[in-house]
Amino acid sequence: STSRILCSRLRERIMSAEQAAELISPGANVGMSGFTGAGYPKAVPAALAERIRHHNATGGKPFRINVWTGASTAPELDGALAEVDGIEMRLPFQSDPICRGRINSGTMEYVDYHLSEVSQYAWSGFLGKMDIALIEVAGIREDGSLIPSSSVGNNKTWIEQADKIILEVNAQQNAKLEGMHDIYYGTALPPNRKPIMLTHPADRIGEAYLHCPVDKVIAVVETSAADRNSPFKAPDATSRRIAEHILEFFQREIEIGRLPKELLPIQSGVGNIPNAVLEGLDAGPFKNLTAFTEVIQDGMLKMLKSGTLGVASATAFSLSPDGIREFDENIDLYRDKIILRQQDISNHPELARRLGIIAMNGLIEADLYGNVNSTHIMGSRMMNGIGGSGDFARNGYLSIFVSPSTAKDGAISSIVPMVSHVDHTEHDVKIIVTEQGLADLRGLSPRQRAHAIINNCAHPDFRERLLDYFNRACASGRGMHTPHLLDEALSWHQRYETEGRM
Ligand code: 0RQ
Repeated sequence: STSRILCSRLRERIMSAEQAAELISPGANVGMSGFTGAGYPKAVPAALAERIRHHNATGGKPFRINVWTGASTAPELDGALAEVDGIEMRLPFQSDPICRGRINSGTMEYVDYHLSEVSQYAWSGFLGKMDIALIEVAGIREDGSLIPSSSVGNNKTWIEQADKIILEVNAQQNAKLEGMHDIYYGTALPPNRKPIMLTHPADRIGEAYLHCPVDKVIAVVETSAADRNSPFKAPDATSRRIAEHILEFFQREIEIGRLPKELLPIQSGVGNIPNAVLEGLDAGPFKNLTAFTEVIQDGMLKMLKSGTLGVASATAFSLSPDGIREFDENIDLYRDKIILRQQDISNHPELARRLGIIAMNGLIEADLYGNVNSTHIMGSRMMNGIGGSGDFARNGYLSIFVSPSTAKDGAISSIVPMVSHVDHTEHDVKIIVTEQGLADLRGLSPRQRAHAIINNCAHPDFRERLLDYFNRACASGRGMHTPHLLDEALSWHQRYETEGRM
């Protein structure tokens, strides 16, 4: 509603989504808001998709744009544009089925970056010039500054870098989001960087609003639609077992004195298993934990409400419809406990290292030596992307990777002789957990790790064959640091591709 647009100069630029979509040219680099289904533009991408569909139906040079975001968005953005083959290049993360199909069929280029690094790449000119920023906000203030929406992502950078800006003002975003954000304007490129003075997840180091040069704004579009996120499945036996192993591990580390009883700031990926771990933490004896993470999912709201979690710092929400309802109804309770930052701060290596975060992320497969693949199916098909997992895994105090021990009804082992793609190297991975158990890899050599991973994490159906591979590799007379049989190392994947079973 117009009441959310208090700047008179920007009120003059109100137009329809269709009119705004006309302002985006073929080949444009477009920086869009959006992070894990939160705070993405809801109207202009769909109008643009319609324009592209129409254009392409009438022939001529295909109309495609390059889409840069914070992370994943939703069907109205990635889905709609991919459907009409309107995306030439996508970065830095997606999880949309139509997008994924295009990436894997080779009809969409995709660059998968660590999420903390994207803005500095843009600043450094590595990605080319940004033409237009298309940003959802919760409101525009009299001076033209912006009340951010349910995610911050790369919006600060896109607004600064783009020649032109289109704003979507979404009246369905809770007006009380105002004041929850902390936008830091102290970043610089080397050699002029200064330390980031944040020493606790609750610290505020910036401002509540996004600066916006009014002259660059070429359109303002009013919308009223909720963020779209799928509900979580209730934790199943597998994810509950994984959560139990992690909780036992935390208890033991506290007893030994390697973790304080409030733990250290937790980072948790999205998905059913991380959500189950959060539920497990909430049911346990913990109080006043902190989170320094990317996304706030349903499990974190519950923990904030119960007091298990005292404060959560993130760059976005990723809530189910029930979660959004809970947040809206009790926003006064959550407002003081949640801080939303831009993703180059929420995921900053300096901060992850200083705070000593406990990183918990999913894996697709891990190998005997602890290398982790989080992105690729059978070495070549993109699933989602690395997201923030690498920002946190390498720089955190503990990096925990979780997965069921098998996939596709037991046809695939998540523990393989050699990963078919590496996202997190053996040097970054400290702990692997499946429903079978937990392998603590700290202080172990590669061959010692192989025993821990096979014995604790592999599914019994695959355990003996893994051990057989390892023993034969050790006996092969080749290198004994990470013994491999090169002609067999990827044979499990090959077998799955040809026979449908590893
Ligand atoms: O596919 O549902 O079609 O069967 O992968 O697997 O077990 O449900 O686990 O939802 O937690 O996803 C690594 C993909 C795990 C995720 C990954 C198939 C499996 C299923 C999903 P189906 P699960 P999850 C913060 C951190 C990278 C980004 C990240 C991810 C589907 O955690 O994207 O960490 N991580 N971000 O069947 C073939 C295997 C498989 C397999 C699983 N070995 N082979 N298929 N699957 N293992 C968030 C952000 O950064 C935004």
